[in-house]
Amino acid sequence: RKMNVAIVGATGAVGTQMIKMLEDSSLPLGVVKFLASKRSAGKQLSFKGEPQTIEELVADSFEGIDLALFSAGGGISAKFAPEAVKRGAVVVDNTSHFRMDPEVPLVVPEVNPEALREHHGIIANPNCSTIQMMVALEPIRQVFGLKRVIVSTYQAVSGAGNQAVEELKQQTRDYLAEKPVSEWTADILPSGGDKKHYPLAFNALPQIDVFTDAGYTNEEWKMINETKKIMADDGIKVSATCVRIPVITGHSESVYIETEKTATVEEIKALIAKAPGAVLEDDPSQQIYPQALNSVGKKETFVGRIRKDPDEEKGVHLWVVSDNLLKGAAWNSLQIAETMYAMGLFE
Ligand code: A2P
Ligand code: 11C
Repeated sequence: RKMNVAIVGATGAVGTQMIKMLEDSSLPLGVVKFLASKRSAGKQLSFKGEPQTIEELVADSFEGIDLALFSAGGGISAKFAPEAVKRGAVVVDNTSHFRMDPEVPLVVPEVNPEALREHHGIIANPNCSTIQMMVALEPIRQVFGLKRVIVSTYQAVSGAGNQAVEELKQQTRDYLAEKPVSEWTADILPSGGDKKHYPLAFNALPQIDVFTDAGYTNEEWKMINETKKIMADDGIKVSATCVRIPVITGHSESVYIETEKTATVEEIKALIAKAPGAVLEDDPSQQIYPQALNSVGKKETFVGRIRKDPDEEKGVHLWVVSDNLLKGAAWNSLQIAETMYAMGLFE
């Protein structure tokens, strides 16, 4: 049967990519609805070459909808995801709102697709920086075990939404026009929800989202807690430092791991080379390694710079890059829906 699909936040940085992923999807589509705020209602976007009018999101938008993809902020998901479920839709939620709820599966299809069977209407899409790290580490964990992860991220600004992208572009224009930094506008970054704002252009900000416990930001806690939930192992030691850099799209990560069993670099490269969703890009002799710019528009996670720690026998370093709006958000969400369809979970 045909599936009726709603995209909530269709005008946003992620929503726009969700539309593209849906255009390419193997799902048998019926009605497709684009939902956003009152500000966008009545405007048009295109779907498969045809104009499609954006509707204002209300609870009744979900009547007759089978699949609702949410990416309009945690508050919107909190309020409207239950309304969608009440009306019979399956929700794939891209916000952090439901991720740690024990009733809600948190899924990277390459890692834990079976968790989808336990859903009660809502499935959470993990944080972008977590997802790409899972794609790279799961194949290694399956063979060599995983004791510890220490990750530092170099995250693109599109993860913070379209307004943040515009803010970075304007600061860049101001820099090139030799306008003093004190006259640049910074209203959003590092976090729209925090009190102080700093310029990102030609800068690096060690704050993504707000600070919470123990000196860590919420983004760092997401990487720590979501890793344990997705891998279903609270015993893995995880620590993270999340940094925003002036890249538009493509998150990069320096990941240090300690495995249970000793692995050689060649063994790890061979695992990555055949891992689903991963692409090995690793040849120092030819200066081949993953780059954010090359990841844009691709669904895969790129892995390179694989090398042993000089002092720790079970320590390995990797450089992991992916399009944060695709595998980090829109593609992983749609891949969850396609996986559920293939598993017969939409019957
Ligand atoms: P709109 O464009 O109408 O404001 P981004 O992540 O790029 O900042 O995008 C946020 C998305 O969430 C946009 O599609 C935005 O729609 C949508 N959104 C924001 N507030 C609401 C709301 N109150 N109701 C529905 N959608 C909303
Ligand atoms: C960023 N990772 O790059 C964030 C965006 O929890 O879904 C995604 C926030 C989230 O800013």
